[in-house]
Amino acid sequence: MLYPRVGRSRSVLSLDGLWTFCLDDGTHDERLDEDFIRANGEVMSVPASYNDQKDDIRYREHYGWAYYERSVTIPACYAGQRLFLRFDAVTHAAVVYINGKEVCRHKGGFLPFTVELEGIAEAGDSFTLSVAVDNRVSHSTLPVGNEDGTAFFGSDNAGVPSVEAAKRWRKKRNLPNFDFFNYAGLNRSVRLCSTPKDYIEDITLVPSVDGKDGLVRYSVSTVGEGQVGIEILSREGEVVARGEGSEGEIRIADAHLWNPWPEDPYLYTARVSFAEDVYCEPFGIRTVEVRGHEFLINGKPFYFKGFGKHEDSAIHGRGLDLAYDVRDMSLIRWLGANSFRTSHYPYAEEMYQLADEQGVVIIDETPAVGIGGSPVDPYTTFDIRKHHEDVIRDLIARDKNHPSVVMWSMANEPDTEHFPESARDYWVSLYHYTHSLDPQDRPVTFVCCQNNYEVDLATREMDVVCINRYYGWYNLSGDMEAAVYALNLELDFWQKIDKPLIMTEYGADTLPGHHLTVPEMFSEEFQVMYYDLIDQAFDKRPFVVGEHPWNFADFNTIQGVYRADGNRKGLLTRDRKPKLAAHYFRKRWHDIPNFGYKK
Ligand code: GCB
Repeated sequence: MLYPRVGRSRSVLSLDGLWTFCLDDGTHDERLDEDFIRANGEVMSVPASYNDQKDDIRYREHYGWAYYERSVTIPACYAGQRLFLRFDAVTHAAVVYINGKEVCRHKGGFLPFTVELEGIAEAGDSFTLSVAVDNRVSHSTLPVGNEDGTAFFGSDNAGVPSVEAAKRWRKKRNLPNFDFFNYAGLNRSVRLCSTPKDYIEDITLVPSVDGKDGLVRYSVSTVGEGQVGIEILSREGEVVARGEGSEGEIRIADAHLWNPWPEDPYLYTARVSFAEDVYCEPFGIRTVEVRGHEFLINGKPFYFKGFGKHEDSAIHGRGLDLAYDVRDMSLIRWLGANSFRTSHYPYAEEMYQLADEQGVVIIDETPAVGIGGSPVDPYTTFDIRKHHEDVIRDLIARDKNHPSVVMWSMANEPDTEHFPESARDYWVSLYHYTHSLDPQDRPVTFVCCQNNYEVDLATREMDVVCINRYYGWYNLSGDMEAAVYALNLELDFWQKIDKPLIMTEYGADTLPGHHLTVPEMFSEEFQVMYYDLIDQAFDKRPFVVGEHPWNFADFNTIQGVYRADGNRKGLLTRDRKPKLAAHYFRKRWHDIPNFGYKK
């Protein structure tokens, strides 16, 4: 899906700003009740999550539907154009209404969808745009939520004798099977877009390298009558190659490759024209390949230095915050990092654009976090397979041309231990499905939970073994000698599998400003010692091709006994101030080259 860009033939009108908003009282669900919204409506900022914009617990704890509304006028000068609305992310499900009439439904909170206005509204019209938004997570959503009765209720310390008794007094609530706050709402931008009636629908670019030249295989899908032309522009805007027709291959002589910073992340632009329509898509020429236990970018063995992140900031919640994104990119460079994982959902498109421009490598993850956590086999009982396929398809459709994206992560920490055969069948078939959809055929993986790795049959089938491990924190807590021993035992196991391995999470909650001479858990000194000892184990193993400490910054979570003001495993605080560990990694990573670190 093309990003909405203004151009000679296209316009984009932002519908961000102040909307009318109200929470459902549990009686309407997705049904729009204008009287109810009129009586209860108040102001809410878009894009942003609604949870932290008001000083009222109802917004934090809401369970179910909420409504956004605003009026829209389509400028008369858009006459004769194709018009559509684009929602970049509505979390987690949306029903869109125009003048009270349903025009679209969408499931999934982290990927864009559009509403064509043909036959609904035209240039010069004014209408009321309403969006009903559902924040519920369950066994049929991604991310996954626990269902009533499968977690917490009836547990030993609930203080009530049975699940039935608990259900009688406890109101329904979200029970996320994931460790980040379930922020919801119009989290990303809403826009009114126009294109000519005959238009470019999609562009797919597949780069490769032939000696000193770059090759770009392309295909353009269009609607209406016209001829496709394509020009490749250099960074300076000069035409360096051309093609004609809706698909083909273009040679770029003496090409500049896209490389992670501090090398040059060189971007070309494909200027595609079709009838009156013109669209400019930036792209890079680079290759990605797994060979033996190496991860190659442009044929050279790459070492991932970075972290899992979150889209998370004060007040905005999970809402788009471009200033934070720019700052985070600056901090990534300050730290000497070269990569991050979009844990645990696809991020806003603007973040990938920044990564392309600044040469930061992305492991692109779907929102499939929390598949498991119940006593039954999730693969045969959760209603997620079809939705998971849809999400992978839409993720690849959105992000396929980004040079920064070098691998797809189908999920974070699914259960692979309790139902190992079932897990293997699910993940191996989804792995083939993902490969079949990606025109660039990037490596595919999922990220494995701390488990009995000898029993797990799925993780070893992936192109890259990605493991989250908390030796010394959740297990062997504080005992770093035992932790390093156990980690090395596990690394011995993976060494025999002989695939590249990335430690996609490891970390320790740390309270900034808590200093000790003898490092114990939660102190800044412990966090540094923990990373230092574990990193030494990675340095001895050529097949370990990356280290992603958890997390880039502290982030908000559901309240609970394990979380004091959220998850505190950040190298940075939530407002991006460095802990000691940030200085530790800054020193370590500036000394580790992108390529050839493991000889
Ligand atoms: C994990 C999860 C991550 C959590 C982290 C933690 O394994 O993947 O979402 O935040 O552990 O800190 O517990």
